[in-house]
Amino acid sequence: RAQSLSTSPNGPWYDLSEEQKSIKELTDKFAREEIIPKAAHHDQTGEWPKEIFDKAWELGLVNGTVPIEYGGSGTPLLDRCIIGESLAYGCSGISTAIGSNGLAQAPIVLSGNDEQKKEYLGRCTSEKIAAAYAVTEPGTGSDVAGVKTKGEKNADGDWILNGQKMWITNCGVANWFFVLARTDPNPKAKKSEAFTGFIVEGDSPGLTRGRKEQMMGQRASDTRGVTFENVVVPKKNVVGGEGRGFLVAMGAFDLTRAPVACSAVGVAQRALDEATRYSLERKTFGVPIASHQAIQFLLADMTIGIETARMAYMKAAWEMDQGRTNTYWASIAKSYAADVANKSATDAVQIFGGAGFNAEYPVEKLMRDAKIYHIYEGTTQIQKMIIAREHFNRVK
Ligand code: CS8
Ligand code: FAD
Repeated sequence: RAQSLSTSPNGPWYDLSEEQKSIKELTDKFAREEIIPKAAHHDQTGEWPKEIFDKAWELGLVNGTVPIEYGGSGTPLLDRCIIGESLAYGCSGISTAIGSNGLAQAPIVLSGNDEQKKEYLGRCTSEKIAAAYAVTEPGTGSDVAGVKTKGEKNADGDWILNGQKMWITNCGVANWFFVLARTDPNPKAKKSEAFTGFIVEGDSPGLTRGRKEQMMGQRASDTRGVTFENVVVPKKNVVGGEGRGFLVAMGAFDLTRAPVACSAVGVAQRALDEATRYSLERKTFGVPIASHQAIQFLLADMTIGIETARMAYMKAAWEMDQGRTNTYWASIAKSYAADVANKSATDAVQIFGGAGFNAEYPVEKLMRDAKIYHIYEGTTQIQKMIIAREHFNRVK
């Protein structure tokens, strides 16, 4: 009997359930019919894919993180990763635009109160809106504890935010933001007590969005800076309690790094499929290049990377679905899948030869799109730092 990884209590089970297979079929069809034909347009223009976002929303592909009681589908993380891989196969810029609601929602799902869940998760499931997660700043990305955006309480107990965030996905279109701010100015305060997470309405007076950044890849996704100038945030919008923001922001990554890893696998799989097709068509020295062992080995290395990175993200997601802390597995999956995506896309360009360097063919976009997996959601170096810390904790 095919049992899903997410429902098997005893450990990995490598078949997808019938339900997971049908989710995958639906998403593959969506990627084929709705994303792939429009991917080049959004890559070239940088236009945010509103129409595709709306169709994905209607199919229930946008708000899987949201529990059923708040109007979402409460989809297990593993199933969401299966969806994410298929969307990224179509175009990872578009899948980032579609998937980033999950990141904004994660702190609220994990640490929000009932009222916040009803209001902000409920808003995402009743209206076709995007939300954003704003932690990174111009002066600090990897070192989250370096966040300088300041939150101060006013006489009514509400909060006044001042500061600047940078590289925020969905920023230009976000209806609301999760924002991390320093609320204890004492430099000696513990990280786990010095920061607070807030939900900030996108139309708050004093909130100004920057221009859309020109990016190397994933150009369909909207990335900007945003400034907060005396932005008033009601006290009811503190997420997870005053001073608990660092933990709230960190916890979210446990839910979102496996979804980033699965997207990287989607890019790698696309590179493999494009390169395989081309290798069977293109002839040199009188034979298809697929006959040359050097080309076969490039393709074989891609398959090794893809199959193992897929298992890594499934393991990370499955751990979370079992209710266990998955930090270690999520960082392994994220860093490994990023390398696999980059190597696969680079080797696909190599297999295409000169055509690989040309924007008329699909693989140069994959190479540009893949690079961000080494950077966002925590760079590869930060993932390795986390893995090493977890490793030493385990051998202590
Ligand atoms: O700073 C941390 C880190 O993770 N840095 C990387 C930042 C990052 O990943 N940014 C991503 C921004 S979002 C983004 O890029 C979106 S891209 C588009 C999305 C596309 C989606 C489709 C760090 C380096 C890991 C932290 O290091 P330190 O400053 O050294 O902190 P610690 O001393 O380790 O920890 C301080 C306290 O926090 C607790 N902690 C740490 N990790 C966790 C997790 N869960 C819960 N709590 C955590 N994972 C830790 O236990 C400490 O708590 P204490 O109570 O003080 O003991
Ligand atoms: P830095 O932290 O300055 O790092 C620079 C280099 O130093 C990197 O190679 C890094 O790995 C290395 N490094 C840093 N510290 C160490 C160390 N201790 N040991 C070894 N090497 C180290 N952020 C959000 O909050 N929300 C978003 O939605 C979001 N979306 C993004 C979308 C895009 C397209 C991009 C480019 C970024 C996005 N980010 C977002 C920010 C992203 O998470 C950060 O860029 C990333 O975490 C790295 O931070 P940084 O750019 O400040 O680099």
